[in-house]
Amino acid sequence: MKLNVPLVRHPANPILTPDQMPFDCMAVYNSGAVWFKDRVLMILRAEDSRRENSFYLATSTDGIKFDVSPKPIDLPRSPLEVKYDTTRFDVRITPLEGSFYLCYASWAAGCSIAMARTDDFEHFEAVGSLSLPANRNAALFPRKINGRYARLERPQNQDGSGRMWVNFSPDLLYWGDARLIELTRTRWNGRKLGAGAIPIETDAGWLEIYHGTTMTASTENYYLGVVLLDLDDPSKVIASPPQFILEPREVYECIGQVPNVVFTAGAVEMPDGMLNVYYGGADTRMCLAQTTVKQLLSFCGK
Ligand code: BMA
Repeated sequence: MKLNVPLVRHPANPILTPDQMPFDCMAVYNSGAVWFKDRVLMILRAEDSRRENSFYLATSTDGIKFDVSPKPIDLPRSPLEVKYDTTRFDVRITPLEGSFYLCYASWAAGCSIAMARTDDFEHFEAVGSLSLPANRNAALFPRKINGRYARLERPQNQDGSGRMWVNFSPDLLYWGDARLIELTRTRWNGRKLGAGAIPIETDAGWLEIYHGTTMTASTENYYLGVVLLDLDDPSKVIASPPQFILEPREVYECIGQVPNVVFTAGAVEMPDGMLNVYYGGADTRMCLAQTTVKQLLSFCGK
């Protein structure tokens, strides 16, 4: 019997591979995605033959075939990031108050969350300071909630596990009032649970496509799940289905530099109503799976 899950892999997968990149590239994955100027815009996470991470822009009118810029984009670096020649990765892009905000992991003195702002994806300015380590997988909500900005985060425990929290800020600089989001924990998300795409606002609540991991005998496997959070207080879970919505199964998800990983940093609602979920396969290439907001809501019992 076929799995009863709402995400369908696109037949063109993988949609972006290292050998298609117009630069030295061993892996292209976990890219942020947003709708910008009648196109899907992605900020690619690419690794070169030194295994150094850079960000590159890619755009597409159909959401499947992308034009990739050959030049990396330059995000601002704080003095600490310059000092540690920090590596940055897993960017997520939030449209907010007429601008775009990027949240990404920045490995300086431990893994921190950094933020930047842009209006045009050509000029970027830093927003706030690095978070305390160890923290990563930040997804900024696309509007204020009860007068405060809100951000999903995944602080990391010493044993490598981690759970999803929501943190609040009056000004995007000072963060606090952190609250744990108590998702249903099952056999596929019991070790790590963290933000994936930017939360999608619906009448029934915030839909969040997230990642969950579990240890198997050989690898730590990464899955995608979906959760519905309260519109006024996103620490409150309205529905947390115990089933995953995507699992590492295809060769392009199971074989690569980190096997058995599906990991999203961006989903885009297309003009035809399709929800394009972009995800990395095995930390090596970019893939696409599709669903609709309606289907995800119905998976959440709404
Ligand atoms: C996580 C992140 C992701 C990566 C995943 C699997 O901790 O670093 O970028 O896809 O591990 O390696």
